[in-house]
Amino acid sequence: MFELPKLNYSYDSLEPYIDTKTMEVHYSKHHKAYTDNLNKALENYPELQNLPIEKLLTDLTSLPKDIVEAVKNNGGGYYNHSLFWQMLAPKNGHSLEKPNEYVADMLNATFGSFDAFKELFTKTATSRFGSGWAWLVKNADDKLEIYSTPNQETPISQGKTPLLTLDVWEHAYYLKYQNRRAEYIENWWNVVNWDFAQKQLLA
Ligand code: MN3
Repeated sequence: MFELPKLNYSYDSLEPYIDTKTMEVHYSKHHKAYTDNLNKALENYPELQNLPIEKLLTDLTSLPKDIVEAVKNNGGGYYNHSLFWQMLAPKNGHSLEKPNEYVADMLNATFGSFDAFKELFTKTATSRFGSGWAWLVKNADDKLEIYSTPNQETPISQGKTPLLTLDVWEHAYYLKYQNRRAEYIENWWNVVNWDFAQKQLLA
């Protein structure tokens, strides 16, 4: 059975960029619901209940047909949020304003500069139509790539390794920012955990 992973910081520690109430509802209600619904989907398949979530999501087509959609949606929601929390860090804690050297070198080599990377990522997140996620990933050819996925679709189902992600579902920002997604994205850059991106890149 899957369990809601522990948060490494308190709900209020990403203020004022991500507000306390949004963090509380996002984690304890939304992420919890994905976790519960994933477990429910696997109820009749005990042989799948102890597999790593990565295994379920990289191999969706091998799942029993009646639970593919539920695992894609709720397993994706479970996994994406588990990553998202780790990719955030309090600004006065260990969040870095700029990526570590190794990540920075790869970003420069791929996108030309950190600012060009930031601009493209921001544009990708802003223009995601409806609910979904923006991603910086390492693809199967070891190249960096920026793109977005709809709903709870996740790059690991497409053979890609996530380095950085941003939740642009309205539930991630609506309480504080209402329709101002661009402002939420701009503020989010202050609480990015670049250490985690580096760890993913080197893994
Ligand atoms: Mn969310």
